[in-house]
Parts: sequence; structure tokens; C-alpha cells
Amino acid sequence: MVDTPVIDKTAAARAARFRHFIDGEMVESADGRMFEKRRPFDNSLVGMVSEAGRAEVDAAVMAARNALNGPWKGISVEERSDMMRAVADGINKRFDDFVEAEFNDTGQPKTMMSHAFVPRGAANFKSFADVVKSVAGEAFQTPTPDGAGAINYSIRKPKGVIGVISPWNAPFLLMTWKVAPALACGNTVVVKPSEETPGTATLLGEVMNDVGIPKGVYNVVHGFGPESAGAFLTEHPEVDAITFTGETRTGTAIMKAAAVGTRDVSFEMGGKNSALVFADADIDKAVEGLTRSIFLNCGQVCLGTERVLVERPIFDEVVARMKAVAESLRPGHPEDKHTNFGPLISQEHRDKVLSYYAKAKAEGATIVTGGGVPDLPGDLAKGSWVQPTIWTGLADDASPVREEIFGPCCHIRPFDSEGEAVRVANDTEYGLATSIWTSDLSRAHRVAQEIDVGITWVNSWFLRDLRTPFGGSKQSGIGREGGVHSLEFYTELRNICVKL
Ligand code: NAD
Ligand code: 6OD
Repeated sequence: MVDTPVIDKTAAARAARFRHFIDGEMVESADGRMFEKRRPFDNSLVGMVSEAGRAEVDAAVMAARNALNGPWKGISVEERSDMMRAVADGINKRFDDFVEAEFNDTGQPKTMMSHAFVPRGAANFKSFADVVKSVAGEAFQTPTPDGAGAINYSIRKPKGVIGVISPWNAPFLLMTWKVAPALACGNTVVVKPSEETPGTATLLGEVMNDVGIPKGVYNVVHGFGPESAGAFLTEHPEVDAITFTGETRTGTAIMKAAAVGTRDVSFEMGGKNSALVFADADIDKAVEGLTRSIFLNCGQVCLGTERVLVERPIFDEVVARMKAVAESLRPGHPEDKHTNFGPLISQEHRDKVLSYYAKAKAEGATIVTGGGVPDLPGDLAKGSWVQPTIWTGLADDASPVREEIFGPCCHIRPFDSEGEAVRVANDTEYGLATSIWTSDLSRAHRVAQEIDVGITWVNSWFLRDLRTPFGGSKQSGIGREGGVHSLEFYTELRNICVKL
């Protein structure tokens, strides 16, 4: 357990409460343990979050188990699909509340919530409502020595109680990306959202009740990772499988917990993604795409670019244009319509990002722009802000080039041949995503097949079709989710052989 922080009791008494959602009820921890949730942009208090101990995690897991064996069991695929659509409608009905909750959680400009993260959370439920209804099983006619034959066919069964461990960077999108397929496939879930972002997972509990999802099907426990709710959930023997999005080293800890009882895991983890810009690219489009992939969400997107490789003839131009873009970004109050650049999630994460800004300098980078903290007025100065930052001139083995920073920063490096670009792009322990900018389609296909990542974009970035396989190679992940691929994890395939 994490020590209870020193809390201003008067402010805490006035603040909102984020309770666990267990068996259809909002409940506090029996020992009253709580921690603070603060707004990233000015460090003001959003509310107090209950911290689950083993007892609350156990209650949530047992509620999920009972629902699995009880009211959720007899529900047909068609009914479940309709219910998932009702959840999506329920989210849309309370759209503004979700935008507000996600805004308090992450502090990003509200347009991000209302145009992308909240609609996408609802879309996840609709998408998997369709997927589960349209997947066929397989059947084989099998010859037998007596000539009568046999028929083999397969069915899919829910895997059971799924532990969902989610991160803070796009909390609602990433949590629903797992909860929606899990429930659509007939499982029940216990969600442990990030300690940084308790809002939308809690609110979703209210929607589940409003639309009549049986109690215990969706549960939420709040808390931290090690020796707290995250570890208690992943160690719980009644959790049948664990789906996790977060840092690779957290995945390693969770995999150890899952080894007890040989439980299945699906992991979406860190990255050190490259972008390859060839001299024949449409530079305007490439710069626009790079801008989004480096600075969107203050660089806190797992698919974001931290290594930009540019063919030498256009290197200086791309660096100059990226510098101009970075310097035009406007940090500020996230509700101000001119603000297009938000804060990092927390002071702790800011310390991490700033430590890389210092390392880049120490390891000999040319700082093209940024490298520090922006000057902001009033209470905003208390927020977790950093400047958009671009470096050139670092060695391929420099730590800011090798390690995931998860901030609004990148290193830009020139290359002289396609082979060199591919070699450098692959020179990483991660393998989540890449983007290739070129007008030569043959080259695009050729290079795409050579880069060891789960997701490649050509002349685009973060263009998502929810039916496609999503996940990372190497240390960026285990398994694929999305469309029918989610069924591989959230259901168990069983074969039935009938002798004729
Ligand atoms: P994190 O690993 O610190 O935390 C993620 C979740 O795991 C949180 O809920 C946390 O409380 C929990 N946790 C931590 N330690 C645990 C433990 N020992 N046992 C059980 N649970 C534990 O990650 P984060 O900082 O919240 O998110 C940022 C990271 O997530 C980055 O590395 C980013 O690349 C990655 N990410 C990956 C994807 C993807 O799809 N591949 C998507 C988003 C984020
Ligand atoms: O779009 C998605 O489905 C997805 N999982 C996005 C991940 C974003 C990471 O920050």
C-alpha cells in the first residue's frame, strides 16, 4: 500500500469523491483510505479517490464471478450486442459529463475529448456489438474408418472474469477498448483504471446501471499498481485473464502475477516509434502528420513519434518547419479556445520528461527548440507543463533516442538510403508503430514490410479502423486486439466432434 498523503482536510471534505463500483454500487473502502486526484493544468484538487485494499478487490472479483455464473450467463449474443449499443447510447446521452470527467482526468484541451476520446469510447461499444454478431465458427467433415464420418465444429465461450488494467494517457478510449469486447463476448470485468485518471471509469458505472447491465458485470476498483489495487487484482486467483495497457516494465510484473495459475494475458505496452520521411514525400502533409504524432496529447500517445528519420536532401527544411510548428503551439488554460497544447499528466511525469530534456543536453544534442518549461500566468504555473522540444545531433545510442520518454519531444536524424532508414528504425527493443512518408507507393509497401512493428501508417498517422489488428511487436506487446482479433483473447475456442 502507498502511504496516505498529507491531505488538506477542509479541501478534501469539499472535493468530489471517486468511489469503487462493485456489484452495481458506488462504495468506499472499508478503511476509508483515499488519495488525491489533481488537475494536471493547475494542480488544483479534483477530488478524493478511494483506494482499494484486498477486501474491495476481492468483493469486485467475486461480484464479477457471480454475475458470470448468474444473470450474465443466459444472455444471448443478440441481447448482449443490443446492450452494448445501449451502453454506447448511454455514454452519448451523458456526453458532456464524460467530456468533463476526461478533462479533469487529463487536463487536455476539451476539443480532444469532444472530438476524439469520448466519441471513440462510445464507438468501441458499437463496434464490438457488431463484431460479436458476425463472426462465424468453423466446421470440418472428417472421414472415419467406418465410412460414416464425423463433423467437427467450433464454438466460442467467454473466458471468464477479465482483469482490465488501464493507463492514464487516453483513459476512456483505452479502457473501453478492452471493456467493450470483453463484455460483448460474454465476460465480466474488474477494471483498475490508472490512479491518475479515476473519472470516466467511475462514470461508466452509472451508465451501466442506467441501461440495465446486470450488477457485477462491470466493476471498478481504484488504487495504485504495486502492493495496491493493481497487484491485488492481477494476483487474484479468480481472475481468469488479464488485459493490460501501460509501460513495458509494468507488463513484466503483471506477467509474473499471471504466471500463477497460468492465466492468459493481452499486453499493449510502450514504444519508441519512428517516422520515415523520404525526399519524395509531400512535405506539407508530412509536417502536418509529424506535428500530430509528436505533439498531440502533449506527446502522451503510445503510437506517437519520438524518432524522426528524414532523407538528407530535405533534412534542413523538415527541421526548420518542425521548429516553426513547435514554436507556434499554444499552451494555456484548456478551456481557452486558443489553447492547442496541454500539460503532462502529473508533476511526477513532468520530472521524468524533464530528466530526458537534461540528458539530451548532457549527451550532446543540438536543441532546435524547447528543452524547458513554458512561462504561464497565475495558477497555470502550478501545472505540469513542459515545452515542445526537438533535438538533432544525438548518437543512435543516446538515451533520449533509445528510451520511451512519453512527452512532446523528438529527435530528428538524417539518412542517406532506404536501407539505412530501415536499419535505424528497427534498432530498438520496441515495435509498436511507424509512419512512412513518401509518394513512391512501391517503396511504401517495401519499407512497410521491413519495419518490425505491429502497426504501419503510410502518409498518415493514427488513422484507425476498429476492425484491424492492434498491438505491438517485440517489447511493445503480446497479442492483438481489434475486430475479430479481440475474440482470440476474450473468448475460448472449443471444438466439438460428432461421430455420425
Ligand atoms: P503504467 O504501466 O505505469 O500504468 C498502467 C496501469 O498499470 C495503471 O493502472 C497502474 O496503476 C497499473 N500498474 C502499475 N504497476 C502495476 C503492477 N505491478 N501490477 C498491476 N498493475 C500495475 O503506464 P502509464 O504510465 O499509466 O501509461 C503510459 C505507458 O503506457 C507508456 O509506456 C505507453 O507507451 C503505454 N501505452 C501503451 C499503449 C499501447 O496500446 N501499446 C497505449 C497507451 C499507453
Ligand atoms: O486507437 C486505439 O484503439 C488505441 N488502442 C489507441 C492507443 C493509443 C495510445 O496511446
